[in-house]
Amino acid sequence: MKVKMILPSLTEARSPLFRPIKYSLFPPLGLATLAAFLDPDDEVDLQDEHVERIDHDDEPELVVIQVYITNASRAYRHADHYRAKGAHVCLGGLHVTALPEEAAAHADTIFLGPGEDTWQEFLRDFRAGRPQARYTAPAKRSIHGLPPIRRDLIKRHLYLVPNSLVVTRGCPHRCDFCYKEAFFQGGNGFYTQRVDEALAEIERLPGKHLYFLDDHLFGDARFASMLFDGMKGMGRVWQSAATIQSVLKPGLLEKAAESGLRSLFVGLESLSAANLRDHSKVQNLNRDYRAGIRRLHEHGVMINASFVFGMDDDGPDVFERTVEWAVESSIETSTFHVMTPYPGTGLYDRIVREGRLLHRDWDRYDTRHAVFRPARMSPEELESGYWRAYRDFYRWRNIFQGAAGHDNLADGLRHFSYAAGWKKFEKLWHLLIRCKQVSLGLPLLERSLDRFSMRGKRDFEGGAAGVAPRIPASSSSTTPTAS
Ligand code: B12
Repeated sequence: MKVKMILPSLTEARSPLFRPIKYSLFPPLGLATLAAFLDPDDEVDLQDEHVERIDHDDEPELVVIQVYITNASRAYRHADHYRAKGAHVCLGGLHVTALPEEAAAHADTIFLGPGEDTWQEFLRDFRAGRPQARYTAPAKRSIHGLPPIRRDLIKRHLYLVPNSLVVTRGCPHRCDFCYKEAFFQGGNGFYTQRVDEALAEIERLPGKHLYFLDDHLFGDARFASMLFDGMKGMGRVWQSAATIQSVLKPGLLEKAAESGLRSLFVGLESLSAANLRDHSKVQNLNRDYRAGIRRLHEHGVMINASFVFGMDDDGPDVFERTVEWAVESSIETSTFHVMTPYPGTGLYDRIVREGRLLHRDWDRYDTRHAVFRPARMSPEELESGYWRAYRDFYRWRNIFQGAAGHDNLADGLRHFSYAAGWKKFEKLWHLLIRCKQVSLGLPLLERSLDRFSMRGKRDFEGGAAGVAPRIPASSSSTTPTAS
């Protein structure tokens, strides 16, 4: 059987003028995971439009397309093209799960939820000549005993981070803006691989650097602890995401750092307790953010802190306040987002109910556009504040100031080179992408992450980083990602 798998891209990622490096970071892991269920004699072509032009002249029997919100319109164009040619077109992924009726108009078969089980069922039906129009993931799901991901289909040289992996699915928490509730609806919303299988997957990956794309790698403490024990001595350097709550808890962070953790994405989201409460981000409430950041730095781990602007407690001063706080906290990199109500989430339902949704042009649901009316500023103020926050945080002056705030030179230098490397050389990244040489950047990335051996003994006194937002209490932890 001839199978074509496509990860379509949004327009920006195809621009000949400027392609942000973020689209050349990670290979299409979801599709490579599904490809593993095909027969060895199936002919598979996996194309990722973020890094290559899609060849439309071929004649596959089966076409598999992954749809996320901002690539949806493009995904439907590919789907329509191949349906017109007589191929059987399958659409799946987050956006299809959130809006099945919209996707069904462009597909022969749609898939709701994680694909590991439904895809196998579909393949059996398809080969038997009776494919159904819709498959929904069962309530009880597992990622134990999966066949190895078809990494041979990934064009490694086109990615800065070819060694991405996910060893868990979902997240134990329930923030109202997150895709998780819609995607994992009706079943378990957080589950893990078996530790030995995760370690075997790591062993199969060449080189040194790994990026775990899990929403919350520390989410199951027992699993994470065994994983980090198993990774100790493998000589890896790695990055991932976890909550501030899990960072503050003694034990796991120490093991993670020993096994090679060098940078962690943490969804701080907001400095306002009212905002966190509004969005059920209870795991961040009453957490001393600055103590968490200090703990990361003490263990040689950089932080990529994620902030969301436009929540109801945010006034026009939120941008400056947040940037100032982040710089003073010596946060190495920050990711800012305009709050975006994704269909299928509790946030979306609320914004629609309140009559605040401005449009449903999914192309602009990219966390850079205001697609709803904020409570305490105009949509225009929200968008311009967002861009200003990026500009201000990554000003040379602020990169210097943040780097100077570390209590040893090695960490300061690492901060400086890592932050400047990402944000001050974007044109150089673009050139490498154009020349299909982006993988040349990997040794640089590894070096800037792994300055650990240079770090002297710390004389950390515990109180250096100033006042943390003490956020009034509730319970547990979050869903940040690495986008
Ligand atoms: C890598 C990644 C990216 C890459 C995408 C390219 C790539 N190579 O995948 C990049 C960096 C480009 C990216 C960008 C964005 N991303 Co992103 N990203 C991710 C991330 C971290 C990992 C994806 C992944 O590999 N998952 C692991 C694999 C195994 O799962 P999967 O891809 O979902 O595939 C499974 C299923 O979806 C399903 N499936 C998928 N397709 C199909 C097709 C068929 C036929 C079938 C049967 C099944 C199926 O089966 C697969 C196996 O279970 C996720 C978070 C996460 N943990 O998933 C966010 C995530 C997907 N991103 C998200 C967002 C919001 C974005 C952005 C829109 C915004 C932003 N600021 O980051 C941008 C888009 C660009 C833009 N400016 O608009 C949201 C999506 C929300 C939504 N409702 O769509 C997520 C969930 C993060 C979050 N928690 O909010 N992202």
